[in-house]
Amino acid sequence: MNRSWWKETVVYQVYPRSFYDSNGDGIGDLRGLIEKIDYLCELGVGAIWLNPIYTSPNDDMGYDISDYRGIMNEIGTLEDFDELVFKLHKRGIKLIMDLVVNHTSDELVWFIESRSSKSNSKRDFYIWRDGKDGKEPNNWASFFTPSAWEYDEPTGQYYLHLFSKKQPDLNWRNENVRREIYDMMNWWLERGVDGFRLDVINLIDKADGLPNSNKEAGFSGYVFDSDMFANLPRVHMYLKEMYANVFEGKDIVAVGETPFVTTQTASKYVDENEKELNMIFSFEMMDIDSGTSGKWEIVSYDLHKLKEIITRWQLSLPNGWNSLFWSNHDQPRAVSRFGDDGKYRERSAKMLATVLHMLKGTPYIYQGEEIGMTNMPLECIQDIRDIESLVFYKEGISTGMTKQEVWNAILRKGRDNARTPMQWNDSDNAGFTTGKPWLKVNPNYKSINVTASIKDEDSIFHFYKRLIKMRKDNPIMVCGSYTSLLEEDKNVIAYLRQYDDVKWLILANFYGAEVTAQLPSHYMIKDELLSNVPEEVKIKDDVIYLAPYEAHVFLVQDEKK
Ligand code: TEU
Ligand code: CA
Repeated sequence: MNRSWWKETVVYQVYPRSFYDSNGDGIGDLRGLIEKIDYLCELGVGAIWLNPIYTSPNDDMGYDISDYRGIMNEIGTLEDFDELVFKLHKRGIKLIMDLVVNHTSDELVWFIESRSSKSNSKRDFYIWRDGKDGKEPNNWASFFTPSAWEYDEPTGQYYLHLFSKKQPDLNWRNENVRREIYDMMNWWLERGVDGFRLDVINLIDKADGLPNSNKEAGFSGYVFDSDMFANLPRVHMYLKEMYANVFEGKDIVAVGETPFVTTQTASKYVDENEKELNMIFSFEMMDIDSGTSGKWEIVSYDLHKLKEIITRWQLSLPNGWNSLFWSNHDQPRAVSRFGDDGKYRERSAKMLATVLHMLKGTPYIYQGEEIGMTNMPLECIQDIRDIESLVFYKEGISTGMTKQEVWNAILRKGRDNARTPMQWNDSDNAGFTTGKPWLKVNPNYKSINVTASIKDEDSIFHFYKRLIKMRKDNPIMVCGSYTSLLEEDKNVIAYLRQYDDVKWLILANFYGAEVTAQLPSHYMIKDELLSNVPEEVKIKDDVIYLAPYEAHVFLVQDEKK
């Protein structure tokens, strides 16, 4: 295994809008982030992934970029940015920029020109087609709207948008588009950034001829068919070209966000010999509680399935590398979704952290996860800021769901759950802002906040700190092999990491009831390296008793036969 900083490190995801507001306008900003570098150092992370900070009308919270070389007014200036890079680097923290190149904002000058006339030199930068029989060019649905096409008056054609209509898709088949993007990426690299998280990078090519999908239409009458726009062969060609033009020979990281990848389609993206990406975010685990109609259809799942997904991904990228995460800015809060955000909030958050950080790959911490922040008890639609939830609120009823079902789904899966302001202390607005926060603060900030978590030595924060420190001190966490254990057990996650002769056994009760598990009998426990409960571990005749959400990391040895 080749060692690289991005394999050794733990990445902390900063959603800048909600991290820390330095000037009281209710919106987190770069100066606020600069003020909190000490906090990141205290936690011990080696890199941050910064959600988009480019100029944007914020139709999709920065994922609609209207100037690739500018900073959003309310977030800061280029001078702030340079200072941030300088100060992060001084403290040994790398910066991974989020970059959106599948689409732009409709307010980016390229699109303004493109829509102005059919003969404009930027016309072909986007995907324009004539309508068919007074309707859209094809039956594709978008992520956020019924149809993926928007009719544009000035030239009488439709443009393609896989997300909102203010996010037109770039035409990657146009060489000039690609050249502009590589130039822009190099411009940021020259400013000192250490890598990119490339938004929906596996969607940049679309099916030849943009044919109708013949899969079943949704309630809207349009078809959401990822085969039409995800993982098409040309994506690999473009990524190799990007690598050669941007990444080759530089010690930076390329992380792809790749919805709809499977363990089969993923390995090519991250195979070191292919020279495309270094790691990807895959979403099989995030989709585990989603039904066939998508994320809003919430279904139950069993631990078996979750373990099967984990193990398959752990073993499927022989020349690649995994990104490990329980949450991000698009997902519910980890402890609310996979743990227990009530009685066992602390213990279950630590259990989840243990299970994730001990796996092979690079762990990502989403801001607030390290203090066990929870989903938001939203009260009404006026509290919602996220376009996806707003659209679903309107459209959801027409899918046959009741109003209550729609609301419940938003409470559980809405993206604003993760985007509420960071809870720094128990003062007004959790100390996030002195003004009115752009999105409401979770009312539980009085008890769940950074100050309290730092003060309590037994807190989730200190547990994360310990995990991060362990990773620095123990190459087994980075390089060790992975073997799944107790695959049939329905309550316990168990696996082994091994590096040279060192073996670590990870055991975690995933549920809120006491369980027993049969220890793999040929391993002898030599030492306990980490645990989320104060009590000694209970073992009798190779049976281990685990309290709700109890988790352990043991040093083990092969038993002498
Ligand atoms: O998300 C891409 C993506 O696949 C989303 O549809 C994701 O599945 C969804 O948000 C889950 O509800 C990226 C960004 O992370 C997201 O914030 C953007 O809205 C999206 O791309 C468009 O740029
Ligand atoms: Ca601000």
